[in-house]
Amino acid sequence: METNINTLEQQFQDKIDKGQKIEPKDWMPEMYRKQLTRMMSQHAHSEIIGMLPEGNWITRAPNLRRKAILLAKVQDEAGHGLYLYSAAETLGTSREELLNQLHTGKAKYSSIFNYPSLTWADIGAIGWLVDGAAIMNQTMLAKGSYGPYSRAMTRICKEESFHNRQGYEILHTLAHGTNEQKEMAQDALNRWWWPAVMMLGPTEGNSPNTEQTMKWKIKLETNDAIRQRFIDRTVPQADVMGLKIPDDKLVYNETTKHYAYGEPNWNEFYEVIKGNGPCNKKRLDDRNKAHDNGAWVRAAAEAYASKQHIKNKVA
Ligand code: FAQ
Repeated sequence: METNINTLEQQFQDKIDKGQKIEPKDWMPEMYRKQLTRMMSQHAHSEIIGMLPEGNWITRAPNLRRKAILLAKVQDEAGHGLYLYSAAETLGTSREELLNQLHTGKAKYSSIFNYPSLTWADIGAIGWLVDGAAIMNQTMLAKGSYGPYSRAMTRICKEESFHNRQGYEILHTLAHGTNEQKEMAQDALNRWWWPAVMMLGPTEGNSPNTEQTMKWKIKLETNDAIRQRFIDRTVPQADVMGLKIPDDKLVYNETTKHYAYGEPNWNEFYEVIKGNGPCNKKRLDDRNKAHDNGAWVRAAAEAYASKQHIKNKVA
């Protein structure tokens, strides 16, 4: 007997409502597949584009210890990109196609990586604020309904926690250093704060994907709820470092137990995601160059894999 589409959709929704995971071979509505491919591929692209502003400082890290830590962090981001492309491929679009969408400028990646990393303190600010915001979002995504994505998130969040600490530690050290170092830390916070607040996505009412993705438990909370948690957690950390968050409207409300905060510059956010941020062009050029320069590695890996395949067949 043919099962009709409404019944399938109802069974699918029931499964999600019971908190069960959806796996690649399970039936799913085409729109669920599309939404997840969109989010997971944007996320994968963000991880590998996110290597660029930090990679910029590997050769200029202030000492060997800092350099080794930064190298490890940037390699982690590459690894995150790889898990996420693999997880996205389980939904039926090849990695080659997803990368092509990135390289031709068709796909989005996080707005945050279109800002420049001007000083060493920016490496601290990226770890503390960008990884800090990413963790808030990703611990929620780790509880999401799609098995491969939620499992990738669990692992990624562990590594992001280390990234967040290393960023905090860089800024903490600078904030307790010479006057010039303190100024550098404050300047990095001034430049990265608002982009980090906005990277969690537009506010309710301007977030067209939230309703559907929350119904399907791809997202479990709104962008605003995560933004609030990020701000509540981060402001006291700035206080400990003696740094000032560049928001005059930031006030702790004893009744709600949350910080009230000012209005981000959403025009700037939309300009950045349209491609008009300070570094959009450079990021895409650098990524395309890196991909082209890596062609021989992909060719060698393919040749090796096919040789192994023939060997295994003969044996
Ligand atoms: N940048 O309806 P919503 C990291 C787009 S990983 C660019 O609210 P949604 C680790 C959105 O795509 C950071 N575009 O969308 C790291 C949509 O356009 P579309 C990345 C943005 O999906 C640290 C439109 O606006 N994390 O940092 C942005 O429900 C350090 C309407 O928005 C992820 O990707 C933005 N910031 O919520 C790496 C996590 N925000 O696609 C290296 C997975 C929104 O309809 C160094 N993604 N847009 O054309 C998500 O959780 C969600 O996609 C949100 C947006 C929360 C980003």
